[in-house]
Amino acid sequence: MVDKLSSIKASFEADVQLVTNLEQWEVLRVKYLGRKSQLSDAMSLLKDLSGDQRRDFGKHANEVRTFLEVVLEDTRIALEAKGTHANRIDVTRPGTKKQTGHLHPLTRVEDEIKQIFLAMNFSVVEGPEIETEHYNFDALNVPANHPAREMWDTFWIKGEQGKQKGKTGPTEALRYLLRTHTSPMQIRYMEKNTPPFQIIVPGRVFRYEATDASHEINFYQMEGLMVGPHISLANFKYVIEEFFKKFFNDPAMQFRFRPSYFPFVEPGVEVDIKRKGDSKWLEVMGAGMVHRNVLKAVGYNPEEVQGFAFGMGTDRLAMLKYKIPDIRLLYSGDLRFIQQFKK
Ligand code: YSA
Repeated sequence: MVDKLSSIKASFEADVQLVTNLEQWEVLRVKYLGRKSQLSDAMSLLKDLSGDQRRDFGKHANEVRTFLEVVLEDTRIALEAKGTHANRIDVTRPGTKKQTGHLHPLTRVEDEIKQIFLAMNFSVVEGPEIETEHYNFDALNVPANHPAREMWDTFWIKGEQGKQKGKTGPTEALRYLLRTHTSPMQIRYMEKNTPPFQIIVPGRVFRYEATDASHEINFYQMEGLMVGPHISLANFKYVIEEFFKKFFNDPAMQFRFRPSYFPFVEPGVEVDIKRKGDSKWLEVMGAGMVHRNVLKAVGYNPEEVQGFAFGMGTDRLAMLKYKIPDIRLLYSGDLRFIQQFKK
């Protein structure tokens, strides 16, 4: 019986040398490990053997079986590796396209806006999304209980975070909120810099509002601020007309400047545009000449320097430019929508 096992092993060792491809390997596997193999036959005789004989023969038969399995597996791996180069790549097959990432439409629009202002020598600065009541409202000439606060439905952060020495008055409670606009950065920037300068401030803002096709509770704005001696509304008009004509690639665009109210500007204006093919005027931004109270609060002399400021909704501009019917699509994470903006 033991001789029988040795002869199976010897004949396998000879046969395995002759295998050159996976088809032959499969034939060899069936021959030596299949149900009708000699090894299988030999194992079936086990039951006729007595105790000790059965144990010795069983042990030996298992060793042979393990040997066959290990050699067969090594042989298969070697054959496959060889095949990778020889016959497994079909170079005539069309390739599979790799999925690549791309910019979100809002990032793209923000970049387009920045490029136009950078070309007009503006600098890009950013500010915190969590703001104090002081920067978001008070320093912008919107004190507590001022009715204008209702223009910005606010997400307040619970509790008082201490006391602050107000620039505009005595020590006051320091309350935090999610900034409702990018305008607080006007104050932060003016406190630390001396005119003349011109900046834009891209950023995410938050409003405690009901959402619909044109309103989100979190959206993006682009603030602008230019301060220096003799800056006037005429400068604002030129800069903003240049910007919109470039952004919409429409040199013949029409503009309308309507009087409006924001506590931090005087006079305040709302800008409307009419593009080639538009039938209606579209409101695109709030703006104005920086209020003298705001200039004074940051330590500037309003007799020496003046400035204009503006704030526009980046989402709304993206919607106009790319004909996006619902602002919520921008935040849906729906790839069918987002992938349309692949360049
Ligand atoms: C005005 C004068 C300045 O000198 C400087 C800035 C400003 C703008 C002011 N800070 C402001 O926030 N005005 S606003 O409340 O009218 O918002 C500006 C723009 O944000 C709007 O014209 C609109 O395009 C966009 N917006 C407002 N609420 C929105 C929104 N976009 C999406 N969802 C909302 N819920």
